[in-house]
Amino acid sequence: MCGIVGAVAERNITAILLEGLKRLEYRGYDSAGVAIFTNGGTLERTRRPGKVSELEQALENEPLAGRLGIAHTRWATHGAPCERNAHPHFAGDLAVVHNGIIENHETLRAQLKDLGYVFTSDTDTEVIAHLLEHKLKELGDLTVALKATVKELHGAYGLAVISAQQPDRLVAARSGSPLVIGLGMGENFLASDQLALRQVTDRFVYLEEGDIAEIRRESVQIWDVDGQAVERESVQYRDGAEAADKGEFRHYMLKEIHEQPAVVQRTLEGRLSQNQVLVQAFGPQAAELFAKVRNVQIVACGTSYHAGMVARYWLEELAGIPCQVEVASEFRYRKVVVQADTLFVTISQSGETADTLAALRNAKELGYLASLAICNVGISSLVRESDLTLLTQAGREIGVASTKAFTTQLVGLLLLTLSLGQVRGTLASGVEATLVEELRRLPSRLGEALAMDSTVEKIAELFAEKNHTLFLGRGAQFPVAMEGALKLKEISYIHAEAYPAGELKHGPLALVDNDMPVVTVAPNNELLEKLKSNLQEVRARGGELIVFADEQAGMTNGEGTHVVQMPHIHDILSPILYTIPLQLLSYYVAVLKGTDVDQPRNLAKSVTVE
Ligand code: HGA
Repeated sequence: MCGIVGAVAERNITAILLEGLKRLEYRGYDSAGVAIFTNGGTLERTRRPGKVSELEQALENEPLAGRLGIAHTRWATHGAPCERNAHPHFAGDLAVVHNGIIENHETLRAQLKDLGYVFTSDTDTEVIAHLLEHKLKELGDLTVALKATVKELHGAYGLAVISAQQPDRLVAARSGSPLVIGLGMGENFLASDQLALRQVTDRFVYLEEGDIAEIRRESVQIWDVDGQAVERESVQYRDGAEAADKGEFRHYMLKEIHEQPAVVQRTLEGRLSQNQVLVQAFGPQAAELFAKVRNVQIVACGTSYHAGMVARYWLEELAGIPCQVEVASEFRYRKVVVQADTLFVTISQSGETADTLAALRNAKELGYLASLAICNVGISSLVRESDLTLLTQAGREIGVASTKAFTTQLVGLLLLTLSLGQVRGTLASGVEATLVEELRRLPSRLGEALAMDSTVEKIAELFAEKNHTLFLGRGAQFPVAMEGALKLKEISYIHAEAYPAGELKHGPLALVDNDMPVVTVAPNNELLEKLKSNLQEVRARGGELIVFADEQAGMTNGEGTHVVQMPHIHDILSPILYTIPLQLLSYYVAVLKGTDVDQPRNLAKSVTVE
């Protein structure tokens, strides 16, 4: 999603802004721009649709140099991704960049037009620029004008503004879209994610909801939502900036797929005793709260939603706890009936997913027992606003299509299942010790699955010319099939749908012919025989089968049937293992199709808009 970078310094800041934008590229965007208060005393901007490299090229051809500036990568929500709609937006002598959505933009636009303001873009953001221009004329001071402006905005925003009239400062406002100030010596910075600023500082101040900030070279002042001046604590990062290079891998996605044994290992570290899960891993009050839990409600989006769906099978089967799972964008707008003693669980890689965050905020009003976030980013809104947290240790995920974040979420959810079962005494005897043992072996099992890389690469050739695919799974493998289909859609742009295998004959079987490959995950469990019958139904209609099957399942290659033998694994852990070949499959299909694997079209990494 959109990225913001800003700087006020005594040196030329153009390169700092560009480097910051590059560091945010992994979030996905469709245009980029920069506005600089130049050394010549004018406010200038350069914007380009497409990649930051195109903006960089434009700035090489016509350089802009100055000591105050803002920059942006835009993922369009209002108006096409073209130069005219790219940020920064100008109004009078102001430049504005914005992350988020202004919901009352139509009303404001009409009012501002009546006042004579002329619009040059289709974005909701431009209303902020003109409203601020209007307030500035009235009030004279940029910071005061920004405070008055945000009072009239409905929706979500992270804002950074500069003005040629008052070029001593950068002003910012946060509501529903994260912003962080980077502190330097005689210079200060702003960004939507601290990663953008790690090149220039390791000291940061996170803005809170409703905050307004005035950032000058030598000082930073912050006011809270009530307009009170506040001190926000600064945090310092000592660890070296997280590596953002692909190493030996061709794409970040492949690197991240191969990191899974290591990050799963890290996610387990410190969370297991000899034969139990350490419930305190979820926070000091976890044991006390878990003892009261009688239901679980999981809310998430996209890949994280699939992780939640797997968890439902685990929570009900192992811990005997009723569980509901819902996508956040539906949950947040629905009248929900809350059952007593329900734990509200959110899952998000970034912890800034707008819909999930909004669902959590709604849930707080609805009387849930407590909230728990399973999240990959410690300093995120979701973590800050939840009662309990389990941080997955996937490290920075750059590929837009999530891989290692998903498998570490699954590990976190299995730890949750075992913790709830343990505290409530609902686990069958011996189950926890067995699964703890299996979890310890999981990283090496994942390594075995990754060793099938070249086998899967060959299988991918079957898909290169296809336009449609079905993914089938039963039980907890159904969400795994959904995740496999999502990956294929996301990065290879092949239409893929997932079905519970038993549903095939209730409709989708009509689609099956020799142009429709059918991918299936087949662990060796009590559903195997039923699954085999479903596969016969496909073969009988000429459908080509690709089956990832347990080596003990007794399935072999045959005409139109390609079987990839998977290492045997405990059935409960099979969703984690079987995810790996499906990730590899979509990766290699995308490589064959020549798509932009790490930054697929139209998609963004951390979905900070609704
Ligand atoms: N609504 C603005 C900004 C979009 C955004 O924040 N995307 O992540 C626009 O469409 O330009």
